[in-house]
Amino acid sequence: MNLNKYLDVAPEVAQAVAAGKPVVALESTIISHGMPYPQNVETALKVEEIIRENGAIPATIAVINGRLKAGLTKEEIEYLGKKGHEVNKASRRDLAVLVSKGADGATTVTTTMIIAHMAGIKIFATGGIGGVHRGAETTMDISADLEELAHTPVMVVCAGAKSILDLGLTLEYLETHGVPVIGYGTDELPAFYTRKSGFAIDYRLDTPQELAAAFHTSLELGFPAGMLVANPIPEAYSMDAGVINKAIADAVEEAKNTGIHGKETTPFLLAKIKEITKGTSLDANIQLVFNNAKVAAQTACALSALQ
Ligand code: PSU
Ligand code: MN
Repeated sequence: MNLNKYLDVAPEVAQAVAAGKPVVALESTIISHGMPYPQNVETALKVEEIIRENGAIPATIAVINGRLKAGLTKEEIEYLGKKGHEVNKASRRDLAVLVSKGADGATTVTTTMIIAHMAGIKIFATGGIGGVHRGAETTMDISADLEELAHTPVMVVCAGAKSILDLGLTLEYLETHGVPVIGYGTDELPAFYTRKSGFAIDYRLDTPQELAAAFHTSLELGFPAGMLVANPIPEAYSMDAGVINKAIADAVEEAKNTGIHGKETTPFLLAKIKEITKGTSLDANIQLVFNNAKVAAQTACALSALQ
């Protein structure tokens, strides 16, 4: 396989990877589909800054003109943010077609993991992952993100999962596929906008050094899977559970009634929740991404010290 034929790694990222220095991957679906312009671009640039402040090199990932990109310029981030929903949301099944056509793609957790792994990047920070949707027993809507976590050795730092998903089934699926779910300073799966969900998780680790040691061991054991770190939203920004759960329930109901399905489901629900909560969910979303970027960068530094 000739990766260079398809992959462009930014020089700064390539140098850092070659030298074993800390690098953190970032996704682009959150830019094009997860947040509105201009907050999406502001957030993406600020996240890169936070990663640098914490000692690592950021590598935002996307597909641009059919090229797999690990490390974007400011202009490329601005381009993806402005084009928004016009950019294809690219999961694993989309990648080959988009590349062969020379198209653009906003990478989900799945494709960001794939491209990060090709580029030699081990840690990735995002907001929320896809999972088993509520009602999946009839729709079979299970995000490809879970499958990728089972097969690609990249650590993903997220803020848990939104209750647009069935959190219990999502944890069961990850268990079946051998993906460790780790609470960062918590024994409970955080529910993205709130610190608690009522679901206990496998392990609690309290420092970036412990996270790095666990993932380093997984890599040395030759396990094919990634690792999911669930980092609760900082107390100061967490939302009222009653308010957010009602907004989610209403959004899920509307998606059902209007026949939204497939890859549109997650972006539709995110936009609807933002509308119902008059933007407070967006503020929370931005803050939790910042917090995840910090933990991911610190963990990347600790991992690089082990290697
Ligand atoms: N969940 C969020 N915010 C997001 C996403 C999920 O809270 O932006 C995005 C991520 O890119 C994730 C994708 O990988 O949606 C999952 O989409 P789907 O459910 O269609 O697999
Ligand atoms: Mn889906």
